[in-house]
Amino acid sequence: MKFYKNPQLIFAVVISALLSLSTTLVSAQSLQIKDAFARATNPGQSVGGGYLTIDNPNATADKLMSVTFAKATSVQIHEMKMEGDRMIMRDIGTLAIPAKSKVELKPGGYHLMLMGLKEPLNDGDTIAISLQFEKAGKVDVNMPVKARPQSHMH
Ligand SMILES: [Cu+2]
Repeated sequence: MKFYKNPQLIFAVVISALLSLSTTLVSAQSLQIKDAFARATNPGQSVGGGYLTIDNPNATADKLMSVTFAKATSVQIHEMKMEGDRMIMRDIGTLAIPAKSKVELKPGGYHLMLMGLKEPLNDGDTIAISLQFEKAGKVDVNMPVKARPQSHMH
């Protein structure tokens, strides 16, 4: 029972347990990126669309601040929505990622606009893009390039 005669030691053990717990919480402050893909471009097309789902399991909100892709001059964060009877697309600058929620970037909604592509995006390729978040920092994502779903036009 020598241990209990030393309250300072017990205190130190509790503190170190708390410290290791808080370290675990900090490293859990990360986001999960799922279902990432980019659309294959048509010949002559210099703008491409990128899509992914950002899952934030944390109790704090985050924000997508910017996106970079080495083979594009810039990447914008776009929102597509109906305004009256027409579909409009605009650059929203940054994208809020609320706590404990999922934000989907998908065709017809939010998406990444890869501007000024230096080379075409071909079906089967994988492109590497970097997302910069306010809290989670830089997150690298590999995006498979997929052809547009078959339409009925021949
Ligand atoms: Cu767009």
